[in-house]
Amino acid sequence: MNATTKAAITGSYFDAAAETMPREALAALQFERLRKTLRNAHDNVSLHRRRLDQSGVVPEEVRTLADLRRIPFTYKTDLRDTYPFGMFARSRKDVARIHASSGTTGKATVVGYTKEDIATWAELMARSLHAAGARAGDVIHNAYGYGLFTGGLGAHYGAERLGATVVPMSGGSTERQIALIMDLGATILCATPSYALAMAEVAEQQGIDLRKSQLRVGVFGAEPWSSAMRSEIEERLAVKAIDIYGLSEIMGPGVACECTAQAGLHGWEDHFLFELLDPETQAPVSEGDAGELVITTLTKQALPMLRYRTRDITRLTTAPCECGRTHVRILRITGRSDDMLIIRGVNVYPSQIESVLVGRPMISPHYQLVVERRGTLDDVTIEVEALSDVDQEAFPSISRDIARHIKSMVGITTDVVVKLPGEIPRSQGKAVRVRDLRPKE
Ligand code: DLL
Repeated sequence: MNATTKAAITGSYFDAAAETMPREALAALQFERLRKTLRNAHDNVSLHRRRLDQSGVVPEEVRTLADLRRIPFTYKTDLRDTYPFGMFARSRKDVARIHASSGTTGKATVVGYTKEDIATWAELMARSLHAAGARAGDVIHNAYGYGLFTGGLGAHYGAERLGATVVPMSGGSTERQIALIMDLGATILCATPSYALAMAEVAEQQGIDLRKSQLRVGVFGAEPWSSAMRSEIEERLAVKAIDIYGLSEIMGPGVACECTAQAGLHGWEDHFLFELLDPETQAPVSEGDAGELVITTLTKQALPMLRYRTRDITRLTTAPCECGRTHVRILRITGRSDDMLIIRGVNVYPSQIESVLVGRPMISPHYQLVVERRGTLDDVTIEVEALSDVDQEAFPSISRDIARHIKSMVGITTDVVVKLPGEIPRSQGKAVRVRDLRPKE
């Protein structure tokens, strides 16, 4: 049954055959699709052909996990080095859409999709939204940025495919967003978690209670967020906050998404092959241990990716989920290996500090970490913001209290600066959590 018929008959986007496939059958499907992907990459992308040939990998002979491990990795730098179209496996006339990363450092990375790739993406995004609890007939307010960022159009196409009514809002104009959420009866909110919180705050300042809106579910992703942040958002918006993951190099949003059990993000294994490796040794890590997520696309035409090193640090589990889906679960992304700070010998991700800050009394959930170099060591100052009803005289004791908690829960000594309400910049997309003042190498 094709996707359109399925939606028409059931009004739903739960693809039981694919999503509850026994793991052995899933593995067989993955290897069949992997061989096709390798053939596509080998025949159409010179970089992949060179590397596969050098490693002696013959696409048709890849049958086992041991064969998979002989396939060379692909890195973000490969996309930069072949900018703009060097890794495309289709000629430009067959590329229906381009997206790109912002490229704050160096060149942007450009990714491309055939018409069929866009249809697959819409299908997986619809599947993700369904898993999150959205249904045909929902009003989906989409505050992910539209444009070269994959968030806006990715969620948009998925929401349309699901059969929802989409409000294509993009980021910014926060007061208008809030008015439209209330007036149009939005039931699902798509946004970064930091922007969802910024919206809640503006609504409160305007005397609007978003808890009384019709919003039921939030589909939040594109940046790391802690479970403390999840509780805060669920409380302030009265929604079930669902985590969604993706990256432009692999597709965009919808590579993985939580179901309503909120117990890890189901990685859609009929379209992607997930590995978790030790970033240093590249050896596979045992289930439940932390490692770097490495993804191979299985159905992408225009931009097949082989063992892409995401730099995202997480854990995986293949234990059955209460929802019945059999696909692997990604247990919250702690952060990117590039964002890891080494503070006096202790490895720290910003999200670990967030876990301690969010929900503490007398401060808002907005924060920034300022990283500096003192001698040969890195040092972090945590900037937090007092709530508006807190007296400035209390700031020193708030600061001491937070520093004590950070020391005991994260293990690092930090300075904590308490700022006045509104002094920490608010996000409209991906939040800037770290101000890095270290000299550039
Ligand atoms: O952020 C795609 C996306 C849009 C995902 C909307 C979810 C919702 P990029 O801009 O290429 O694509 O950034 C990808 O963002 O490698 C992670 O480091 C981070 N990231 C994405 N989702 C999550 C998440 C989009 N749920 C990079 N938790 C990825 C933690 C996330 N980090």
